[in-house]
Amino acid sequence: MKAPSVHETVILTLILAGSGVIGGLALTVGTPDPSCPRGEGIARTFTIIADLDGYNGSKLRGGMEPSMTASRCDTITIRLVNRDFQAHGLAVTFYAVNGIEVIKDDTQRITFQAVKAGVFRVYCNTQCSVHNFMQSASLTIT
Ligand SMILES: [Cu+2]
Repeated sequence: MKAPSVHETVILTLILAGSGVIGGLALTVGTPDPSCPRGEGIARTFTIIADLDGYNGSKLRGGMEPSMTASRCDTITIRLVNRDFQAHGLAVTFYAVNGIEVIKDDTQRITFQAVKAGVFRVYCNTQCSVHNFMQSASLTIT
């Protein structure tokens, strides 16, 4: 096997960095990350409306909603529409841990490619008055 070119090494590093495999200075090579060839997967958009009833009314259902599903390699966009007077947030474990904060009457989105299968928690990361009802939404990647 020939040594990777500089170009290939840069791409590998970017893929690993994007997947979270690189932590600090530790570079893990030889542990294949599930990759998605270009063109694999479809675009899926989910809309979550945040208001005093939680995420899409999650307060009325014990805070356990919404449940979103997609396939690995899909490009996922989650729109957070804020119809409340206070700010709300949205974060996704593994994929978007820093999340977004959306102010009154605004809409923002998070977009990422679902390279990893599993069940990921979707939650509000901004302190708000209905926070407890926005902690257990989910994104299932099959
Ligand atoms: Cu909150």
